Amino acid sequence: MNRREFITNSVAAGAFIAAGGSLLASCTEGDTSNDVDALLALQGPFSLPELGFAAGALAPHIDAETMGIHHGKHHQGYVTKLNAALEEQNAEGNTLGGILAGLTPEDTAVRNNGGGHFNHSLFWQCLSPTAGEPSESLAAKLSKDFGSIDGFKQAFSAAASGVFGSGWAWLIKKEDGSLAVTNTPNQDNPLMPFAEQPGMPLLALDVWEHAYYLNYQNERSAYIEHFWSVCNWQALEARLT
Ligand code: MN3
Repeated sequence: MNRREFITNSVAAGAFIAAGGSLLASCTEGDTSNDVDALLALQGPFSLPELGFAAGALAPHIDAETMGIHHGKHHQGYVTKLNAALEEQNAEGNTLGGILAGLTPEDTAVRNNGGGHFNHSLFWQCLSPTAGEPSESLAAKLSKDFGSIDGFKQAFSAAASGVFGSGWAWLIKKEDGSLAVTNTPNQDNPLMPFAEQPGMPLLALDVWEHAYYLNYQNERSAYIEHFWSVCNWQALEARLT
């Protein structure tokens, strides 16, 4: 049995109630296991996940050098520092979902690096060199809360543009089941108990300068526009079923 099958078969179903977050429990109740559930069920010590495509595969939208540094240096740094912080707290066997759900704002090492590890792991899965267009059924689901696909893209892009300094844009499923876009500062995410707009992350966009500066310099809006050319709609749809 490989790791994914193990998670699918035995861990994901119960992991979130065990993790302690009522939001996590209610958001995943009745859901089949998806890639976000699988990330949250991972147990430490953590390791850098594969990108799933070559570093240059997203060019010209995201260049190879940016992807190589972002994945191999930045994300690896979050993983290394997260493992060190958890070891210090004797918490290195906890699940990623449990770690995020149990965070206090003052635990900055785990907040920054645990957030950094989850956020980037999801972000890579939100990118695809063969992005295509959203299916009709995905478009219908997004249109329910945003009016249309364009309405969704505009709202998400605005959330990304609206981050002051470093942070992330998110599509989330709220506790009432509706979809919303939001953003978070630094490496925070909507799973953290102190998030202004809590919810289950469905799509993530990194708007730290390290995500785009080599290619776009100060033009964050151009990077955000190009994100739509590499947005992994299929993976998003799988999270919504
Ligand atoms: Mn980053």
